[in-house]
Amino acid sequence: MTTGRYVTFEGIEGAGKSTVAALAAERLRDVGMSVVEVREPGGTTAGEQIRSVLLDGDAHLEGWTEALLFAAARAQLAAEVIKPALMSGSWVVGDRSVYSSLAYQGGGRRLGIEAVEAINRQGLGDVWPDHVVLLRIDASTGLDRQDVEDRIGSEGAEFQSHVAEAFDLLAKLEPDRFTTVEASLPLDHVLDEVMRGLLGVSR
Ligand code: T5A
Repeated sequence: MTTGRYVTFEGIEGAGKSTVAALAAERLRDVGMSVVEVREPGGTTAGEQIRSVLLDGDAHLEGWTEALLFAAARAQLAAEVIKPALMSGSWVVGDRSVYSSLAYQGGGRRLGIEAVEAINRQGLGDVWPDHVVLLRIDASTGLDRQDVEDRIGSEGAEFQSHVAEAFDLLAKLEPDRFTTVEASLPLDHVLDEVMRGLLGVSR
């Protein structure tokens, strides 16, 4: 049985996930929580190696190869880092999670949300995000904000729009799990909204 909470930050490229996740982790620590931060793909030795194949390599990857590699990195992260942290009572703050695969590979690559969920479930066991913060931004603003463009981040605005549609669908299907925040607003405002969603208070 897990005692911590697993929160993940999701959205298209440049929505501000890394920035907001780090600030939210800081605020959670300020109110006395023990917090473990993770990023996907990556966060373990094997996972970081898989990350380079997925994002930095120039080899062509088929859609299912990509989906399976994300799932493999995630299974390792869940077993090695997330599950032990939750079992010890910590909050886990994730910069992306399985919901990125549902949106990018399920929606963006057109593999299907249910099929992508199925290949992830086995490796995750009972590790699944309790709360998903979806940072919404239009594709062109997000792409303008992007600091580093990787193999998937360079797919362009149309691909990003398919991913964004899939995120919106997921949020609609699971309204109790999702908090949706307008990410084009000033950072302080975004963070306050996020904390309201996570803790029910704005600090
Ligand atoms: N992927 C990932 C999949 O296809 N499937 C999967 O299962 C998973 C896990 C990951 C790539 O892999 C794909 C998705 C991605 O293409 P990554 O390096 O983790 O690659 O890339 P991203 O997560 O996309 O990171 P980005 O840096 O592009 O976007 P972020 O994290 O959303 O944005 P962030 O925080 O770096 O902010 C970007 C800039 O905007 C500013 C920040 O200061 C920064 O300069 N900013 C704001 N400016 C004004 N107002 C605000 N409210 C702002 N918030 C942030």
